[in-house]
Amino acid sequence: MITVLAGGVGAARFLRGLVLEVDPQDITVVVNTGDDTMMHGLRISPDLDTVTYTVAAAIDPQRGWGLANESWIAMESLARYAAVKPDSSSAAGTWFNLGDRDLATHLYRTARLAEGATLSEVTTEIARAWGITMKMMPMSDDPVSTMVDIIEDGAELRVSFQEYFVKRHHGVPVTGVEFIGTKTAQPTFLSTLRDSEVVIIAPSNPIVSLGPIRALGHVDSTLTAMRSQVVAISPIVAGAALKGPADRMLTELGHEASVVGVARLYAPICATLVIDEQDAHLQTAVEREGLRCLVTDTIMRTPEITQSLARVVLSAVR
Ligand code: FO1
Repeated sequence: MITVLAGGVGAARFLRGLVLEVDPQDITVVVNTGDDTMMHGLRISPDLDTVTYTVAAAIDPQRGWGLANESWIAMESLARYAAVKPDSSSAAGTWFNLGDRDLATHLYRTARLAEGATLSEVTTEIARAWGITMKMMPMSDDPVSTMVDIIEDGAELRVSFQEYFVKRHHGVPVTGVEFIGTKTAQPTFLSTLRDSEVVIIAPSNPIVSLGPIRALGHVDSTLTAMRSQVVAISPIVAGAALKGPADRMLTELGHEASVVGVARLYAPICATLVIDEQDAHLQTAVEREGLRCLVTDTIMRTPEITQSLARVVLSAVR
């Protein structure tokens, strides 16, 4: 059995290659829920949505989030109410875009949670509805919120992850992150982890995607105990993130935005780091951090390249 620790886009794309290499029923994907938010009274789980829609081949490939062939009538219709709402109200907000078809997912999730179902149960149901045969789990059934300290107009401000990422287009400097709730939230996947032959850390943001998963109780110690079976794929290639703010965030928070910086963060829990060919000259520097380093094409441009990446990752342990 293979467990993949996942954020959003990078992890989702990698999973599409992994299912070409191994039986999806042998894969469990554990997804970050620190990005989760409430909008219009609806529970949104962006990374779970991105993984679900990507694995189901229904994602909008340009945006990397939401559904392909989407329409936006509900969002446009909110404009009528935006004109009359009190200034103090956050109702009718349109900075976080929910497509008409995508809304069905959030309506279903919210209704099932209100009936008392756990997020794990609802996630399994949503995955089934999309024909997904791998096991998908949120990292926890308990609430965890990633909060981001930013500098805006010269002042320090704490905002939710989506207020940083979407509302401010992750275009402001970050001075800190905190994962609220991880001290008490129970991880859903410790026994799954212990039973895994291979654990793959997907090419996701090491700070805000893997950070919340690692901050849950006993996760890091479990990974450390099975370190030789843990393989990570660097989300940083040639000093830059392929998508999102991982490179800037690493630098702003005092890490190195390179495969060596990623190696330092993962060295305690992971024996192998897979890096891109563009970083081949840093192989020895990664190995100096105490990890085995495999070099391959990690830029998932085609199904063949993604499948080949999955094969290299699995070869590290199998
Ligand atoms: N990302 C955006 O950049 N803009 C959006 O308006 C947006 C809406 C959205 C709605 C549902 C959903 O599941 C995801 C959505 N995302 C949007 C993606 C998302 O919030 C981020 O990519 C992740 O949180 C980072 O992993």
